[in-house]
Amino acid sequence: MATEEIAVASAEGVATITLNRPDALNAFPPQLHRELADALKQAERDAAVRALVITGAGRAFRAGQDLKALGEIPPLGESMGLDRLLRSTYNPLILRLRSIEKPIIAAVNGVAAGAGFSLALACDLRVAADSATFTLAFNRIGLVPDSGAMYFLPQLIGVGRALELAWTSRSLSAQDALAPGLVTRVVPRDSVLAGAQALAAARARGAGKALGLTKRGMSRGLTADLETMLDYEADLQEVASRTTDFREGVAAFKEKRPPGFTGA
Ligand code: T3D
Repeated sequence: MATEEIAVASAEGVATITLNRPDALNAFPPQLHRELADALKQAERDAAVRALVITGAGRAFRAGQDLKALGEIPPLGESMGLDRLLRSTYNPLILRLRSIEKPIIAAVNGVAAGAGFSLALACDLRVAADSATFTLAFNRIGLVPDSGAMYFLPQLIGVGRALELAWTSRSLSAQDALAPGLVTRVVPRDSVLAGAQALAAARARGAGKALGLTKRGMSRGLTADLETMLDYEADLQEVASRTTDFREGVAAFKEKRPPGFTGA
């Protein structure tokens, strides 16, 4: 479902979701989570969509929570219900991104701050514009990193570097994000969306079920022991080996031709 503030366009098996509040650097008020969740749900269900790209309109990827829409800060000791808000909006969004068994690529076109950084981290891969920056921002305003940042960031760059980024809220350049593997690729600003879409389109031509099961398995591997994972891999392999794409992949190999995967 496309709306003015969450725009969706599809081509070559890739759904591109654009966060479209450029005047606020694509900062979100809470209700926009529902619209983004709807767009993701639709892309997940649509068999023609085999990969997703998420990007921002204008000069930012996303500046996190819309601080101007945060409402009155209550007197000390009273709750403003941020826990409930996170559990009902941000958390389901992050879990959905991780459970969609299709590649999701963030085209980080500019600054990714606060929950905008977290959103990029929850995607599978990040293609960043050379002008893009990443800042955790939360500690700077007296909050803690949320939306999965405390889960994904230590995994990607280690606890020490993650803590340093959190405590300083300093801005990390795209180039500096490349070396530790926080971003997959850094490209000129003008080609960041096309670059992410090309990467997504290449994945969309892949053996879709196997790609999705691989995402599921890798996520599981983050919290499982080796024995459990070996067993889980065997289960996933059984599922993959029953697909049309597996038959096509082996036939293409034997016939020395490129495979024509359908995602089935
Ligand atoms: O609700 C909850 O449960 C809490 C959850 C919180 C999750 C979070 O995301 S907390 C972290 C929130 N985000 C931030 O703290 C980042 C705030 N923004 C910035 O630090 C800077 O704007 C940037 C580093 C992102 C970019 O700096 P710069 O110099 O390039 O741009 P700017 O001039 O600061 O911003 C341009 C406009 O965007 C400006 O509007 P104006 O004054 O021209 O009308 C600015 O106010 C607006 N903007 C930027 N970030 C936000 C924002 N408006 C609302 N909310 C924002 N987060």
